[in-house]
Amino acid sequence: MRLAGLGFLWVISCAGAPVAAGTLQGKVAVLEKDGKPAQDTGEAVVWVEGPRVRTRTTGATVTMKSKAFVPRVTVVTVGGKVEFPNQDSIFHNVFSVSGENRFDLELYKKPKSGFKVFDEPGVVRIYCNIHPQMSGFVLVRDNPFWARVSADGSFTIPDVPAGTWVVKAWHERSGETSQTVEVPQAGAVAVSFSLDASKFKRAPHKNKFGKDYAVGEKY
Ligand SMILES: [Cu+2]
Repeated sequence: MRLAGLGFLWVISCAGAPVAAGTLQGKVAVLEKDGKPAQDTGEAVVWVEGPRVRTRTTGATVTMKSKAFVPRVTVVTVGGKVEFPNQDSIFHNVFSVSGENRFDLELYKKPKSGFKVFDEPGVVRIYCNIHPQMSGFVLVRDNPFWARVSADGSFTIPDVPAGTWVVKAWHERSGETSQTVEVPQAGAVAVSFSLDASKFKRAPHKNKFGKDYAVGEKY
């Protein structure tokens, strides 16, 4: 009886031990028409799809400043709250029509702020309904295994549970590409991505009503 009891305790302590995990590291090349690296390679994001782990919710702040969303690309986890303070003395309106993450914060100006809690994983395009040139992205992830890419294209995602996972790299002018990667029980695995931004054409987008922006609208 006594031995059986000890065995039970041993199983419990093992279940609480850290999961075998490896480091995912590598490079992302974002390439323009001439094959040159993009100036904004640092706006690329890499993430791992599949691992289910409990994660602390992370939020963020995206400031509206000089008619721009700063930063342009933001990553949060599911349930993350993003604050959108307006630091301009003119009205802005943050909205998105990206599927389940659609929202509309109406009009406000400095010093007011609004927020949105993002509950669905995905890439959310954000716009201002007054200024068509204002655009940005909120990437919503359902696990903590993601990384912003450095300006030189390198990235590191530590503590990824061992296993075979789909890893994606994304940049706004290339969209996403994916690879299947086997993450080891310990140590690192290298992955490289090449994202083709050469075919990107900036096209006008619609306002929150699905209509064209009025020409010469001033605020
Ligand atoms: Cu605006």
